[in-house]
Amino acid sequence: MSTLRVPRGEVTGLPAWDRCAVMGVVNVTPDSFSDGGRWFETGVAVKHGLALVAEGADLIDVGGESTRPGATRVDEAEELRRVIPVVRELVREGAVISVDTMRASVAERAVEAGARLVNDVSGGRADPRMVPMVATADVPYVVMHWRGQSIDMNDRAVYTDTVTEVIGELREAVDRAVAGGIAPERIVVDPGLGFAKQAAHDLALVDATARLRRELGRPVLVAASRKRFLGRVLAGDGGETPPARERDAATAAVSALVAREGAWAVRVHEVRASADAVRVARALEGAR
Ligand code: PMM
Repeated sequence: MSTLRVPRGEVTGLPAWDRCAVMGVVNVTPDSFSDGGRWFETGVAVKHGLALVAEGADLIDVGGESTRPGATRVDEAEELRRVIPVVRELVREGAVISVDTMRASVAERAVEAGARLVNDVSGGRADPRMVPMVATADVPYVVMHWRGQSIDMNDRAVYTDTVTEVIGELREAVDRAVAGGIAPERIVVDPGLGFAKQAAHDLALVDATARLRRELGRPVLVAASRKRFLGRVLAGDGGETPPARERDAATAAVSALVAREGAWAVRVHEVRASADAVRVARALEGAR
């Protein structure tokens, strides 16, 4: 019998994994905070995506726009140029693809190219055409907690009761998506770690994974990978913050913990350790 406090749930339109799923990240950008520039060329990005599948990724999230704090927006033509060939090629290779975009046009073209999930960090607020597009395409949709574009999002990291406020704002975003025609059983929620949040807010939200799942009633995606709050944790009091690429062990620790708390999936840059972590968590579920 499962020992999860809340069942992690399923998403209509995606495979039903019997454990927390692992979403590997392919950022086709010159400037993402965590892996900027490394996978910018189409062929290199595709190879990287396939390597992540080989390491145990269940799905691959392809994005062409950096959302790091302070980032300015990429234009639509450039985002399409970065994302669509990579999606098309990875689909051809049999990978389950998610497209990380705030633009309906990019999501639409990616779905035409075979993407199975639309991951919109703005939760439908950046582009008014996004919700109608996803509703029409009838594909699964990630609704992330978001308080505005990255350029000045840190100014909006103000909360009195972080978890309650994030749940309330996420509920509004889910309600808007459903009112716009997206089937509730296709919606995934995400607390948006690092988006208009300081380290303490992120930690409170990771700790509240089961509560998000329970109160919002939808599967939860946790994207802690390499984020600033992990740098803060690893630095300790007054220590030096390790660079993003030295935060993978901490990321895998989060993967194990949230898998145990009923997360539906974790979104990570380095797949192997998290793929192991979610399998260990799964084994513990059956151990009692
Ligand atoms: N974070 C980033 C990009 N996309 N998508 C979801 N659903 N949740 C997130 O927290 C999230 C995301 C941050 O950028 P990165 O790819 O450079 O880590």
